[in-house]
Amino acid sequence: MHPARRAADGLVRARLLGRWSWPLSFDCSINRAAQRDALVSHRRLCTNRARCLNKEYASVNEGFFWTPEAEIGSLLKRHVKHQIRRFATSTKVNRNSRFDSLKTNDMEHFKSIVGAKGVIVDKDELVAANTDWMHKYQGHSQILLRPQTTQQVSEIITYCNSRNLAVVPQGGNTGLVGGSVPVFDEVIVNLGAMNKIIEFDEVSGILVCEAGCILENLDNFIGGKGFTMPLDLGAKGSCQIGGNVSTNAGGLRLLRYGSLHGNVLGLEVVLADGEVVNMLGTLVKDNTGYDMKQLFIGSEGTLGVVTKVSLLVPAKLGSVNTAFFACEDYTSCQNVLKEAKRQLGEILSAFEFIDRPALDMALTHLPGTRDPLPQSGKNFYLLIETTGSNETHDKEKLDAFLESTMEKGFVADGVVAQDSTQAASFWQIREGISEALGKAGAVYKYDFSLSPEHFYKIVEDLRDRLGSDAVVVGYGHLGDGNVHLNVSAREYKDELLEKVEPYVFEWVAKHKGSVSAEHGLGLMKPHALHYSKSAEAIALMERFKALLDPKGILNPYKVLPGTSKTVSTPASALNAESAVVV
Ligand code: FAD
Ligand code: 2HG
Ligand code: ZN
Repeated sequence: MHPARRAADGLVRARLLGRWSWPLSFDCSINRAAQRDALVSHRRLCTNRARCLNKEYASVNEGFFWTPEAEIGSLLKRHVKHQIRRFATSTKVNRNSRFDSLKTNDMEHFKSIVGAKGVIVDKDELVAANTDWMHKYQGHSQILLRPQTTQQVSEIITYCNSRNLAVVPQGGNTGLVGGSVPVFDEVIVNLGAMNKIIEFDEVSGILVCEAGCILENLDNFIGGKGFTMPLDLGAKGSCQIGGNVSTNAGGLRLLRYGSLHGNVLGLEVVLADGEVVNMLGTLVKDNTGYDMKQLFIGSEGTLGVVTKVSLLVPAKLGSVNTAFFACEDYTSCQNVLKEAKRQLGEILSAFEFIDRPALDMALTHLPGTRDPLPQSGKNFYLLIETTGSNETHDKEKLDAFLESTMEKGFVADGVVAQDSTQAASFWQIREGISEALGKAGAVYKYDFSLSPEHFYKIVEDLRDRLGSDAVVVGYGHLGDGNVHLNVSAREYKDELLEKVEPYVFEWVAKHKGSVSAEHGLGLMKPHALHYSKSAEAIALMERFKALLDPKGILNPYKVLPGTSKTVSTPASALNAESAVVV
């Protein structure tokens, strides 16, 4: 090895040795079970906050969720910010005049289906259910229904279809594209009361449950039996499995366990005319005819209401390691990924990317966070996790991986979590970036699939284009080629948005990427669908929609471009018949 490289290596090694007093030939497996538990409870903290923000009005007025007083002030500020946002718009959606409005008789009928307790008309609860997690989209629904059975969902939808009342299926309301909230006065059908686990087979690892089960609760339940959910995301304490399926959520472990298109074995779905379709298979292999459930996975509530889910879940393994690396440049990050795939292979469970501005956002806005590598001052960071069943084997692999990536100069600085608290602190940074950006001000979110070569190029290009107008941050699931490009600014402004869109969508299309890797299209991106799908494919989607929902009552104005158009409209020109999308 070149002496200079060896000297540099020595430095990196010293850092790795010194950071947590954990020698390179460390025992990678120290207290892995505790580490996993702490990770889970850390995420619960994060997502309790997410839930808290979702219900901010309820929490302020009812004490439904505990909210520290200091936080109430900032929550109210967020509300004010939301009001401001409505003056900076780019897309106008007109209310579909075919839909009828809610009448007193309708309320009475809904009560006869779900009982008085299942019909929510309380103003504060409605504000929370009408407002999305980012406080960017707000509907005006006058009613929220909480069915407890599939039969009740079916009766609600049958009735809405006959009355031409539009419906928004809602889970944990953590979606990031405005899909989970009404645009106008749609009836909100929240699945949260359908939260029963129906069966779990401890030999096959097949779980059957109702759609309203919270992801983290499912993970805790099967965790006690030696299994884990195949998906994990920052919103796990609030999001529901029905919402996850309907968005085809990706998350932090897709690299390891694959997408829900593979893990979902069956679904029960209520169609727009109220018919209940039982596709709730529990077989890993089943090639009998068309696999109809796939159509509903990722359809964002526009084709049917998911009421039950059957899933194949993997075993929970005890040996977990978490490392945080700094790299000199983006090319080095790609090289580390190449090596990780080759050397860590089947134990690699997360490969997450954070650029310097994203790290700074987290460190500035998330109380209790600290830079895991304060001396490094680099612009690129990686959070890498391995999960395996054999501590000695995993340790050997990780040692070899660390040595070779340092020797080759791909890793400039790094630290391996010594215990559960350190691992949790790394994850807190990665999972908290969305929240930090929300605290920083206005944020335009993009969620692209791009080749590793182009993954970061778009961030750099947009940064050059915007100059000092905004802070452009890049982070995401590098292992899956999914970059979260976020543009943070003091306030929402048409001029800024015009510099960002359609530039970024055209950029992605030119480089054969997708304008939505995992968050979906919702209300934010129907107009951008054509950048990623051919005209024929969109026409086929429209035919499926017309076949399954001829009156278009299920989640109107979302996903398909038919009902929205891009225009510049001042909020003052809007009324109950039109809404704006930022
Ligand atoms: P909601 O937000 O309530 O709804 C989402 C969409 O699904 C809507 O269109 C709604 O109409 C529809 N829907 C919900 N339930 C049903 C149902 N039962 N039947 C039919 N349609 C339904 N997403 C990722 O993919 N990866 C991530 O890593 C990730 N991290 C996140 C981190 C944070 C902090 C937050 C706030 C969000 C994150 N998300 C992520 C986005 C979001 O959490 C996911 O999209 C999640 O799957 C939404 O689930 P939900 O229950 O909250 O659904
Ligand atoms: C994540 O990976 C989520 O953290 C959210 O998908 C990304 O807020 C975002 O842009
Ligand atoms: Zn993500």
